[in-house]
Amino acid sequence: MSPLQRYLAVVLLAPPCLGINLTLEAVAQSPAPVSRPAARSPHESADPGRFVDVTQKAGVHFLHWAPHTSRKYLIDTMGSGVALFDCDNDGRLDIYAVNGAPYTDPTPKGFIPQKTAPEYWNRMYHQKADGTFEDITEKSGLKGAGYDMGVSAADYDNDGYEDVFVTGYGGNRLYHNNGDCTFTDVTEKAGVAGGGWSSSATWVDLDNDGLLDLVVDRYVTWDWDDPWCGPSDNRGICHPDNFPPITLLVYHNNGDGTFTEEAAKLGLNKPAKALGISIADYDRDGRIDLFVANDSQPEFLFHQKKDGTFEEVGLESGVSVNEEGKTYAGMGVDFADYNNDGWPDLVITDLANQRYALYENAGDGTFNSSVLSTGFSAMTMLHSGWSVRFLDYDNDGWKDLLIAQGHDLDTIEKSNPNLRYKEPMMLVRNTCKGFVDVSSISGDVFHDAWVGRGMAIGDIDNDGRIDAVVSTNGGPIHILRNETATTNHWITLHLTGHKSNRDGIGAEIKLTTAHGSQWVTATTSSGYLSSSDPRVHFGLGNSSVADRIGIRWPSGILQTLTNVKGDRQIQVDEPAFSGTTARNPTLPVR
Ligand SMILES: [Ca+2]
Ligand SMILES: [Ca+2]
Ligand SMILES: [Ca+2]
Ligand SMILES: [Ca+2]
Repeated sequence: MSPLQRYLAVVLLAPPCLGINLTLEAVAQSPAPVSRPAARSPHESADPGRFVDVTQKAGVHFLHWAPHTSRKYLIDTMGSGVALFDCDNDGRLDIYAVNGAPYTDPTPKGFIPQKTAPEYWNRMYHQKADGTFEDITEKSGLKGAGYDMGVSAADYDNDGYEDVFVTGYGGNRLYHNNGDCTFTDVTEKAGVAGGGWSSSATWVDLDNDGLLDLVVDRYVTWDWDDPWCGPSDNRGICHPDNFPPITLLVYHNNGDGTFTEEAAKLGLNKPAKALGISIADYDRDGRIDLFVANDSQPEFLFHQKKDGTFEEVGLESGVSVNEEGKTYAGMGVDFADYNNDGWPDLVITDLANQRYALYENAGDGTFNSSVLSTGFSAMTMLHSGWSVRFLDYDNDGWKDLLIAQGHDLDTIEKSNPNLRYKEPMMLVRNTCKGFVDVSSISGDVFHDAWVGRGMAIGDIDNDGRIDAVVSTNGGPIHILRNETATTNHWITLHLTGHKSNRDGIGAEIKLTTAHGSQWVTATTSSGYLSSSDPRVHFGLGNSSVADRIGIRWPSGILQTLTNVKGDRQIQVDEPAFSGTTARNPTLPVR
């Protein structure tokens, strides 16, 4: 059978799925979910995905700077992230690509790389009305400073414009959006420069005071002193075991443009080798929780307690190590409900021969590995993954997976001839019974091998199908337009918080159609080093209307919209009080 025939056989023979409904009230107040089976129609779409690389056509010519030194510095291979956000509120997503900076071979201890020439600048690309992009880096003030790695965009001061936090080796930067895609470096006043080697970061309102706080992963304690790793004739990048761990940086937003570092106060100062971070209220107690993907040490699940401090519960929750009790090279992570039961699940990427981790949330504070039951084990065993996001690329109401891939060792093919340094992306379809790798039948981009690292997702052309931008180590960024052929319906929510943070980050949204319910946590966290479209997207399958959309805002306010017409973006403002809105108060965005 051809891959397409095999795929169709799996899809067409699969029995209809059942959905299980957790009520909005249960989402809001937590206790045991109310289970109520709802008929789920068979797959509305049996078509594979189709993603097209439109980078050149879009006029984007970015090249990431990363050296391949003879010293095989760890930083050589870690890449930089990418962000999708709308810097001028014109309704079109813009792209920010993070870049490295030069260093010598060898580099002396204590050296902090600087961007000494335009080829090292981070780049801001503004999307024009015709869908092409213009490079506005100089005007934007976002060219960056040092060897930059991660990016997280959000409106931290609730003025209606998305701001940008950039992480890197030797210090981080906060850029305040002046409202027109120009930015002011406010790092010093804000007090968020940090230090050491920062990787992924995320904006999240930890204490629900309406102000986004900032959680910053740091990777390892490292200073250009890598030992010789690998055989004498094939020096390779060192395993992170060679470097000590380091704590996260956690900045509380004081509301006056300044921040206070509180990792220790909040119980978030457990030594980590952190590369990925994702947010969800996994136990539905109304307080947001954090998952930190660690490289080759136990993974961290930080549960927020009633007093606002955190306890690390990875081990007792069943997510700190794999099924064999071993650690793995956790890199990217996403925390979202893939089986539509109302409880956020987990995916974590790692290196080849480890297989990616996938966990189903059992609803009692614990997780069960689902790598075997879903087919995930065989599918991912030979791949090395970085950024990862659950996204419903075919709008059938089930969240699929898109993964940026490539090994960390540029020497891997010498030692392991069956593995590859450069790898194509992976697209995995959620059939509701399990996952199927549809990469090979979903377009040429899934045959092009890259050193994939960062990835952000979002609807770049506002056609209701989620697109992606992928960054590569030492290579270009790739804009992947989703052209999946489907008649499925969709809806996109543009949340605006008023009591809550303006982006609505941390809001839990439950959407119900005749076929069942789905849940999404609003977030810009994106896998590895990256920042995604803050808008909330749902596939509606063959339903043209969402019967009910329930939103639990971070403030605790509950909002219910009924009979919401799909195939459009709608603006949703946080109301002053909880309640059902009988008439849909929302307006089409455009
Ligand atoms: Ca824009
Ligand atoms: Ca806060
Ligand atoms: Ca919680
Ligand atoms: Ca899907």
